[in-house]
Amino acid sequence: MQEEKILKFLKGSHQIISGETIAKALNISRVSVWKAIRKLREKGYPIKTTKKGYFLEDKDFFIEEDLNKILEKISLFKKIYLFPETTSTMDIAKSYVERGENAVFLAEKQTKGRGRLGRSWESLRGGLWLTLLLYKPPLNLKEAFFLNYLSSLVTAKAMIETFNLPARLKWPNDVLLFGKKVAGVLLEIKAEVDSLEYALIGIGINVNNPVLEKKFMIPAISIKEAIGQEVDRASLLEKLLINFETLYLKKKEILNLWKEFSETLGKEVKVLTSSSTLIGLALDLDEEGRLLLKTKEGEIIPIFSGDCLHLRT
Ligand code: BT5
Repeated sequence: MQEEKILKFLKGSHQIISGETIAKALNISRVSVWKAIRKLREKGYPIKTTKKGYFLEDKDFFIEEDLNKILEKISLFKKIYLFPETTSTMDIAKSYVERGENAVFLAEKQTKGRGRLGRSWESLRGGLWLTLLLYKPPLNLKEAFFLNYLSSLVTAKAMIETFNLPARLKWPNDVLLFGKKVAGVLLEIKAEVDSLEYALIGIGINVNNPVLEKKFMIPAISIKEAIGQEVDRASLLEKLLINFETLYLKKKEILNLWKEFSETLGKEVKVLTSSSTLIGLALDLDEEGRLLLKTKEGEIIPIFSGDCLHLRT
């Protein structure tokens, strides 16, 4: 595709490049170059035009080639769909369910990214915003929670293995770096009585993006901020998907690893559920994925979901 070729060309060039040079190199007309650039711009790529030609101001975006290389290494997902800008990868993924295959939906930027309970998720360029669509995963409704744990686990593991970062997990769905939220997971499912029709797993990771909002529920951080420089998002995505495939359906291993990387267990926490606020010691996860909270009175309360605040060790 011409657009993809031009994009690759601009990504590899560190100076302004004329339409004529592009046309010659790709053996196409200058009008085709101009039309393709216009389409790319409409899609949201930051291509600057000067008298001398074109220049890509921000080179941190995916091209199909990066994604095809990743696809070669995994078999669980058949395709990775890339969107320069979209409302939410959750919505896009849902509209692809009828195709009946597992796929990954990736956006460079989301205008209506969302978290749990309809909360909004800031998704500027430079982050990793993706949804994994699992079509008829071999799990029942009661087991769907494994996907949540698996996803935050592989996100943390990918950060540890790719960048050697001390990523930790906060119940139920956050990944932390130095106590700040670097990533979150959102699970949406459609279930029949004893099977899942589909699962949509949204994963949002602050990578090279700025985090503008200062008043999040817990302080936020990006990988760039933690490391002090921009990182390669493709390597992180690759590791995440490979780990996901390796651990997929390995229920015991998922729970054990999650506990191992957990920052929550062993801490005094406050959990806000839809009906109450509970304070106690986060003891363990049970086999149904519930957090076991030990109250001051010594009562052990299993909690399915909620928002958790770490109080102290
Ligand atoms: C989550 O929800 O943590 C799940 C986030 C999932 C986002 C991904 S991106 C790809 C896919 N497409 C989507 O539309 N969503 C998924 P929750 O635990 O409810 O946390 C939401 C809260 O985190 C917000 O209310 C803010 O306080 C805070 N927040 C928002 N944007 C953030 C960011 N970029 N980094 C850290 N915290 C953020």
